[in-house]
Amino acid sequence: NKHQSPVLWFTGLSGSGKSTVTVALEKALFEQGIRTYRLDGDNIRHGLNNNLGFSPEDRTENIRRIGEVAKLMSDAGLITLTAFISPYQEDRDNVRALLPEGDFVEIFVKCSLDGCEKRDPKGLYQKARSGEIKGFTGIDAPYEEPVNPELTIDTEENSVEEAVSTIIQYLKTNKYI
Ligand code: GGZ
Repeated sequence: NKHQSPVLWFTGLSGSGKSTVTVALEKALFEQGIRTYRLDGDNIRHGLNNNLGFSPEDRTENIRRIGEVAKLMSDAGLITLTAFISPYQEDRDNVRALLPEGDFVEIFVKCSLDGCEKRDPKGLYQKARSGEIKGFTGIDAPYEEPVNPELTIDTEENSVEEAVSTIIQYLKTNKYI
């Protein structure tokens, strides 16, 4: 293999499908005997980063720490999947710069705001619209779409299975697996 274990960095709006796609991808990789670790809100925002909120500064610090943890995981030989909104291009670029060349794979999980809002699995968009939640990404906080992602997965146009096979194909073509 040409590369070390990469960090597969999924970015996108709340409800875009980051968790769904990363869970399914992790399962598919496991079935091929490939060892992975998935970082998401449940194991990071509830633990290591439980002192951080959703101000711009806290989001930046959230992503910085996740980048450092992902680097450790990847050093340990695991393909690392991260599923965070990570709304700022600069923060994502900083994580890229932390890792050896080629080991950061930025994957844009693309879904229109309208589409995410229609899904609204946790009712958070509704709360953001009513003003109950302030500074919600896409409503009254920014989301900067990736400028030059390695991959874009459109979850309004493709099934989860299609998304997974697109990513696995990418990993094979580029000799990550
Ligand atoms: C965005 C928020 C907010 C605000 C709580 N803005 O759909 P979810 O619930 O499970 O995913 C969202 C998650 C975002 O956390 P991240 O660590 O991924 O964000 S960032 O990368 O910007 O640091 C949502 C919930 O937390 N949530 N308040 N104001 N999402």
